[in-house]
Amino acid sequence: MNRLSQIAGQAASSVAPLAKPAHPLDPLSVTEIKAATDIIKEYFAGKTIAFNTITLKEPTKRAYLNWKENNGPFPPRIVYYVILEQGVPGIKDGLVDLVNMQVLSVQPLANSQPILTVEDLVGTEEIIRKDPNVIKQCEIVGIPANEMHKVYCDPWTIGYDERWGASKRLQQALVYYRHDEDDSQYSHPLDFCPIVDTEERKVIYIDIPNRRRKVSKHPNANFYPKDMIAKYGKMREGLTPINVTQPEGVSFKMDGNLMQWNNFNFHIGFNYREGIVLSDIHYNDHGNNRPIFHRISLSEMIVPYGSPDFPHQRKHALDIGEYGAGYMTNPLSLGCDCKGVIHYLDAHFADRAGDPITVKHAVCIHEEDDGLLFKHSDFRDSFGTSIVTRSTRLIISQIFTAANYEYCIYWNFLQDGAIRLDVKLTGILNTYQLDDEAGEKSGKWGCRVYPNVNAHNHQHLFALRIHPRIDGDGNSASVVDGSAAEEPLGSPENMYGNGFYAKSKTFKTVNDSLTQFENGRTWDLFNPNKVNEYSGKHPSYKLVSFQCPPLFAKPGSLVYKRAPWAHNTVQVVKYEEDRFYPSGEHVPQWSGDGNIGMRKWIGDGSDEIENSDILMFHTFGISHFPAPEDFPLMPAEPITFMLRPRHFFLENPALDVLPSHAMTTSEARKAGNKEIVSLTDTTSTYAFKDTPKQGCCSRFTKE
Ligand code: ABN
Ligand code: CU
Repeated sequence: MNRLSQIAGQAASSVAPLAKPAHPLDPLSVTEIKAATDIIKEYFAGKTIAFNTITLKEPTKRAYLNWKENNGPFPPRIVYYVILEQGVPGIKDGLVDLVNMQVLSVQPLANSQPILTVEDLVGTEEIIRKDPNVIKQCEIVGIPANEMHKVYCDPWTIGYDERWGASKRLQQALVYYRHDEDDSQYSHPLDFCPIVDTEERKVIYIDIPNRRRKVSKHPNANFYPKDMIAKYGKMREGLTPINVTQPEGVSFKMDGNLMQWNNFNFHIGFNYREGIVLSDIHYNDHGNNRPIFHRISLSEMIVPYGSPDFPHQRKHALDIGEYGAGYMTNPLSLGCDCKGVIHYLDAHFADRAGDPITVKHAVCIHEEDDGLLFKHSDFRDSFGTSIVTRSTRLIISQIFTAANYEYCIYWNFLQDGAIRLDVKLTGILNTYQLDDEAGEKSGKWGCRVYPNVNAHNHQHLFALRIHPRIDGDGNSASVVDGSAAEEPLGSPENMYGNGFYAKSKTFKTVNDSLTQFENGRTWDLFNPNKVNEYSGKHPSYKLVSFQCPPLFAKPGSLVYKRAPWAHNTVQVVKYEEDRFYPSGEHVPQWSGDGNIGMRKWIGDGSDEIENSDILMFHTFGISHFPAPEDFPLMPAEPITFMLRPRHFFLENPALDVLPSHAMTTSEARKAGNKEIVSLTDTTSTYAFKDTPKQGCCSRFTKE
């Protein structure tokens, strides 16, 4: 990290040396975390420090490939740390060398605030419950002092509030009431908002609206089976089980964090911030192991809310940078989050004291049937001649909870060489109080989803970071639009007016790449140094993504400034070592001003990006206009995009997948009217015993 001050000649610590990990991209092990925090504690001996982040500083692409492809040295094992020192404003970050067991650098950042850890959040409720001014506010809204144990809060980072800037480490406590500890609090939001100093552990201010609202008298809106049984008398009946069985076990192989599955091979990493990181992705094309992506991950998110009323402008969660998709990840469980035959990876972090903590089953790895991969039947013999091949997909998944919402992340590897991300959004709407009794309406900024409950409009926008390596180094990017011919009807080139084509524009500079979604638009990442023998085009992976709403917050707004990556659907910048986080390294309480993150990387936009080492950042997601069906617990809403090989292969690369059924014309003639038997599945049966069996070759039976 060149921006860090190097501390020359730092003596090695007394902590014992460690064994080399299996792979340079492997997340830090429990032993490595402990060693790193011991080294840091020794270095800061005499000071009171708290650990915030201990994570692998991944080797640069060059160091990694030198090891992997050129027999070079194993890259140094470096830890990136963030600590807080009691009584010292801001944070310190730096690096620790786990080979020479020493602190390499320390950078004091007096005006930065670090990510909020789960440990930072869990104590906030106790702080507000004891605060006399919060107790007074609760009494004003109708909650007596002896019911403070029924007051709950979702502690959010303050985001940014100019009254305090980044001078203190602040949370805004979104407060709620539960009649009973088993209640869901979101149907009982309270109208005021305490501001809590995370380090001092005290309430420093309370934002109180002009219009006061009494706590709702309605029953809490709950969703557990006991609540449903109380309401409807029983749970829905009538579903028989559907099981996923793999009697011969899984078809993927894992060597530590290295995956091999159906021609794909890659490394599965995980960190506190991005959660799942997929690196060094190759496709083995009949013996030619071709690189596709050096690294892909979700590098940032923003969930901006659309109510302009103070203090709701502060509700814009940059969940990855402010809380971490890793830190908030759920331990997954068999048959619940993941169904079938599962392999799990655990995740390891350091707690405030520097001790390793583990989230068991943080990453779920499994396969699923994925419907049809391809099919064709010939009408000439009543569809007797036919080939049907089913698709299996490999899924690498995690689920993280961002206080009220769940984000379920599924990276799918498909047998046609495509990679698809499915995100499912579930959990609970963030809510604010609506004074029905006084005739208050939700208006256009939100929706009344339950008595006394207003769910504000909001967006869920993600920053996908792609470091391509399509068929090797030297990549370019372009935007491709399905386009009507420019040549007019009746012109020699377009006499009948029906001409259309894929209009492609290669990005020469960063400025060229700042593009927005339009209907029919896709983007290509390609290798300009290679050519597909058939099409004459460059091998590419096409980004097919159609859930790309624009960021609605206006230029100059806090949201707009703090998410400089969300201004465009796509932006391509040069790869540099520390270009990971497009809203900056330390996101909480960043004002959005200054030359940070994507704003810095774009600069004046003149960087040339053709045929070079590039990073594509892609903004995708949804705008969420709540409705009662989303409450009290939201049915999962899907978001998806694909990275598809185009001009990468000479034919459909999945033709060698064993079909479920294949019969050529001569075979169909010989087989006559015999029933089709699947080559790959013996578990499917007719639903009803009296279904007459059909032959394979006479589809049109005469009655
Ligand atoms: N969505 C804001 C948030 C995320 C995690 C924890 C608290 C708050
Ligand atoms: Cu939503």
